Amino acid sequence: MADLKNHLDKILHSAVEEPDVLVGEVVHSVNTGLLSIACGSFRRGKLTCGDVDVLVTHPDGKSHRGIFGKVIDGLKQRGFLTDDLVKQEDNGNQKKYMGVCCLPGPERKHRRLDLIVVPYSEFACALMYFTGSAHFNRSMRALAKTKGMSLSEHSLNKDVVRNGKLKVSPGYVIPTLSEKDVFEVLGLPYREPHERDW
Ligand code: DCT
Ligand code: MG
Repeated sequence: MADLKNHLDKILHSAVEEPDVLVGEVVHSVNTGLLSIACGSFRRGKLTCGDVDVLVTHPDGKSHRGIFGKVIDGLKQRGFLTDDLVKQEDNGNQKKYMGVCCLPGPERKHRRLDLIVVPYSEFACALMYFTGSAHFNRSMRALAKTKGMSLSEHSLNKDVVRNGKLKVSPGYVIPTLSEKDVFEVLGLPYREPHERDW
């Protein structure tokens, strides 16, 4: 997928706002309490973005369930989605859609859209993962390892038992309500999204 993206021209930061707003409208038409957040390079404030990455969750911890198909259907009814690439409905507690979108109107380009729906208990780690950068995520995971922890898009765990590269025990999930919590537990000063490009 990265290859496909690299062959397309980049989207101006401001041009991600329109699809972001449209996704937000559809998400809120399903449930007004859902949060819809544009992540990836857009959230890091990059001037150009390779695609549109949107994270969806619900602060009540349960109303994210059963909305995945409704959001995709709503986006299709608006004519926004032009092609499905991958639909992972069984990726643990997170559901991921990868597709191609196009805003209505003349001379509009087709763009890659990734959308993930996550339970609120995984929100902080999912937001951090989906914001990236990929290099920043690798660095954070490597740091977690040096502290006997593990970091993924699902959770930050402690007391992880490893035998060389093999994870023998997943340890215990450390509850994290915000990205700041993740930084704090890892003993790092907080970095704003635009400072996460290393
Ligand atoms: N990600 C990651 N490791 C990867 C690919 C992605 O950790 N190998 C995370 C970090 C960014 C987020 O997923 C979204 O991925 P992309 O859209 O590929 O990255 P981006 O930073 O938004 O860059 P682009 O502008 O090319 O979309
Ligand atoms: Mg992206």
